[in-house]
Amino acid sequence: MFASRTTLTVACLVASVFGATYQQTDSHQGSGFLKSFTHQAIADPTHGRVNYVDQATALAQNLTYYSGDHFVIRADDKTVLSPSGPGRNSVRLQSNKQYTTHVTVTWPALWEVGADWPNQGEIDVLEGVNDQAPNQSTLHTSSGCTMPASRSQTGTSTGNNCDVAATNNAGCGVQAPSANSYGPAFNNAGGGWYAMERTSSFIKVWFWSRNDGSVPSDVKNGATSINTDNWGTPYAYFPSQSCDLNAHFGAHNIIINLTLCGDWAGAVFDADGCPGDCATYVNNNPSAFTNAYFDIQWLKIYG
Ligand SMILES: *[C@@H]1O[C@H](CO)[C@@H](O)[C@H](O)[C@H]1NC(C)=O
Ligand SMILES: *[C@@H]1O[C@H](CO)[C@@H](O)[C@H](O)[C@H]1NC(C)=O
Ligand SMILES: CC(=O)N[C@H]1CO[C@H](CO)[C@@H](O)[C@@H]1O
Repeated sequence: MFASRTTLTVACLVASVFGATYQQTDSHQGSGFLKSFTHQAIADPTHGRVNYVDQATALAQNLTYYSGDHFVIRADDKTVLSPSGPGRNSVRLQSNKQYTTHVTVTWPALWEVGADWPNQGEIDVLEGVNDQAPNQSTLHTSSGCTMPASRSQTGTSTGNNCDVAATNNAGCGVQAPSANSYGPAFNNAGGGWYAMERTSSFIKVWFWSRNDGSVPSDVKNGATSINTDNWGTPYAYFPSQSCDLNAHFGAHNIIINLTLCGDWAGAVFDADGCPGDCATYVNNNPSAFTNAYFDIQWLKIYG
């Protein structure tokens, strides 16, 4: 099902090319997101049963809400939809700034993409649909980017060719090893931190559950200075060995969105035990989305 309460602390970090120590360059919290991100009232690129609304509409309908260290985005949970009308009102945010080499600590559905897809690449820090695995981090690129079969990571690779054309858009994914990294288990554990470090020679992704004793203090505290060398083995490791990361990844915007059905979630809807067809379910069951929201405590960028 879609219900996925995601209440967690979030950090997003951007890094320099030199070494593993980074300084905080941006810190977003509460109302600050309204200035640093744009609400994109665009058609969903993955054909979900959603209608992305602009900022004024999102605020008026309480789909975007902020208070202190809460920044919440959600889908409409009140309206029964006409099958012939637009999809369920929802929110898609794009960062106004772009980032190249950097580190990100994040939550489900934060991803990064360049203007010229797939030539500037796409990094999905976390993907997951209908509360089910695959809970994974994935690179999507143009041709000529592959990953070594054996590499230093705690997660499980789902494929080593990152080329979207060769993999029917699947890219090269790595599944998180922990059971509480997505969906109800993630929420029941109080969320957690996802960290992504992008340099010229590798992309790494880490996950720590909220109460994980090993969460680094600089991540937990949103420190002004962080050192990724102390973060241990990542669950996903994408080295530049057979993928020129500088050539395959351009400047990326950070995107946070909540879509329903569409190319991936819709296709696996039945298999995940959801009733009927996805669009009809979305049309008729607004209350199913009451707990489908992101509550972001903060987002920090380091460079
Ligand atoms: C708006 O949404 C927030 C966060 O979900 C909630 O706490 C608040 O009660 C809502 N306000 C109204 C007027 O519904
Ligand atoms: C966000 O949008 C992208 C496509 O624009 C889609 O692939 C992804 O599933 C969406 N994420 C969520 C959580 O809705
Ligand atoms: C919540 C969830 O789906 N967790 C899964 C993430 O992926 C790993 C590896 O496939 C599974 O073992 C978890 O159950």
